[in-house]
Amino acid sequence: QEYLALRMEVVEWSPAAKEAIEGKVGGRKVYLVPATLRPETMYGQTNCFVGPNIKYGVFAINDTEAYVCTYRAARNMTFQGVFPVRGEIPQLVEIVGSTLVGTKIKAPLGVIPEVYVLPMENVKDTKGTGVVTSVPSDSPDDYTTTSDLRKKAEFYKVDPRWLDFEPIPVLKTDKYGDLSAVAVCKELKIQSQKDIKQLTEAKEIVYKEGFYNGTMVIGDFKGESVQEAKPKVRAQLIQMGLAFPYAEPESMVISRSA
Ligand code: ZZB
Repeated sequence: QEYLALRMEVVEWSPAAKEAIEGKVGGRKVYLVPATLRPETMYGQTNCFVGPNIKYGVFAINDTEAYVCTYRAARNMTFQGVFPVRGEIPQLVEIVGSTLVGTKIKAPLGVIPEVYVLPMENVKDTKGTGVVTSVPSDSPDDYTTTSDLRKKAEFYKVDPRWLDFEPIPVLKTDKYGDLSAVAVCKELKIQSQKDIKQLTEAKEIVYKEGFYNGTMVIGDFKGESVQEAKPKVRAQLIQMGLAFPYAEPESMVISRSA
């Protein structure tokens, strides 16, 4: 599985994260690095998700920069030339997801240039980097979870100000308009992030419809088909130093889900 890992630079740590990393990262710039298969949707990022109970590491990529992801992802990265010494995993500090919530980070290409880290129950620590960038316009999981958080901000321990956004149109299809995740979640009557089965179905529908019948409504490739724009946005993000390729061995995916 060939993902793109996005470099979302920390602008301001949450108080808890600040305390946890104090004196541990040696003045490095730190980035959250969500893995995505949808680079063309990055314009519509509204926030980033971590699993509140997932353990993350901060890993040094050199003397000036470090990445936040799961240890499992760092182990994959070390065989993909991300760290200075192949096979070594330079962990600076471990940090639990809930601690990262409320941290403000940059969203590469985003209409909203700086977004917050929020909690999502459905983040898997066995996939990607364990960090997910959120695009409510085109991801049913993201649309549903941000709606849940807004309804029960106190329960989820989030500040409503971190959720002060609307889904941002990125691409349009004849069938679902320019906010396909919103349309499909309504059609399937999805109530919350606990509706796992319907969410899986919604994701499938939105993904296919967008990929085969979508046209970009924003960005440098506005008016082009999603199929054409996808590799171009991906290449642009890499070229601008805002992202890097991250691959997951297929055998690992199979053994994990078996
Ligand atoms: C931005 C984005 C925008 C995504 C979208 C999807 C969509 P797949 O096909 O199941 O592999 N993701 C990545 N890592 C995790 C994780 N550890 N736990 C939960 N979700 C994760 O799905 C890959 C997508 O799942 C990734 O692409 C990421 O969200 C999320 F408009 O990044 B995506 C219809 C989907 N739309």
